[in-house]
Amino acid sequence: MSNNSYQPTQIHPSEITPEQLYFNRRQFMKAAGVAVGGAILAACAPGTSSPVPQTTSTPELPGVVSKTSDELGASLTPLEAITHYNNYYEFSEIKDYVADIVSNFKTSPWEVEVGGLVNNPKTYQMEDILKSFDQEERIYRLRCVEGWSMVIPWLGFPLAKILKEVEPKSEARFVRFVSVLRPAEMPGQKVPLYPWPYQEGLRLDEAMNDLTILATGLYGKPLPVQDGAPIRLVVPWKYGFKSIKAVVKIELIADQPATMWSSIAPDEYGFYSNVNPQRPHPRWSQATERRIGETNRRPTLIFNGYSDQVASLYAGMNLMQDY
Ligand SMILES: Nc1nc2c(c(=O)[nH]1)N[C@H]1C(S)=C(S)[C@@H](COP(=O)(O)O)O[C@H]1N2
Ligand SMILES: [Mo]
Repeated sequence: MSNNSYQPTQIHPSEITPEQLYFNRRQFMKAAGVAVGGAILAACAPGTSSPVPQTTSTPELPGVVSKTSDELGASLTPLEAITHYNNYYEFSEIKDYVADIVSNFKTSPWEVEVGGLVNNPKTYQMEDILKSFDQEERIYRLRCVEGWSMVIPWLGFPLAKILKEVEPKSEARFVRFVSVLRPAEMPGQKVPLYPWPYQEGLRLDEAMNDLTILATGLYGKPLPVQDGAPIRLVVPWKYGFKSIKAVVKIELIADQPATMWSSIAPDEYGFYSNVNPQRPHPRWSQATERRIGETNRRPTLIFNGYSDQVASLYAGMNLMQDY
């Protein structure tokens, strides 16, 4: 990297160590009553247990999932792993530690501002989102660029529904998403290495695709904080970092937006970031992945296995260049 303080060659141990070591280390830390995580974790509470904090404002939800596998026959990842192995840099870079330090984060009240190049800009209260848009179950694979994956039963609704309600103007070609900025509640945001708030973007046709959802729950319950409560994007054919958590702003714009990871390391993280086993990350092969809970690696599928629904969005593009 040029004049940026971020150093791509510094691989954090959590990126290369199987999560089992972390779960073991968690048990050890709990037993010893110690906190780890280094200087950035100023707000940590030593020795606390880690319940799954949830929003309180969600109406009745089914509470159970209707299926136990995805459409390819892969088993759902256990709730314990989904809620204790998280990438959420606003809290910590240590995946199994995020759950321990989210309890001060307030998910209510919550507003989502939807605006930009639209005819009907609207600021939604979270309660109104839950009342206006029926929550449906979607079992999606989540493929992290670091080489692991999970199968998650989300609750949510197509992003297209909210976009249609605000009526994008004809000039709108991209959608920009912004996460909440609240350093007092999110200790990782005190780390100046990253250009907070977290931001992501999609092309408008990607955003309108039926696979793209705003998720408000998982396993039939409101979203745990560590998974992006009260509302996060899920784009299952792209690497996990596109699925931005704790969304407060959705903006329709004319030009391709900057995103957090592509602005930090453009040769590592492209705008599209479609799951592509052919195109290696400069530091990691993308050809295989390890499903959390399994030992052996499995081949990674182009578009994470969702080609039928999304390959046509990229007809005529060179996916090695437009990564
Ligand atoms: N705001 C925000 N959103 C985020 C991240 C983050 O650090 N901050 N991490 C991303 C990455 S790299 C991944 S793999 C997924 C992880 O989602 P999960 O913890 O619910 O499995 O969230 C994505 N969304
Ligand atoms: Mo990720």
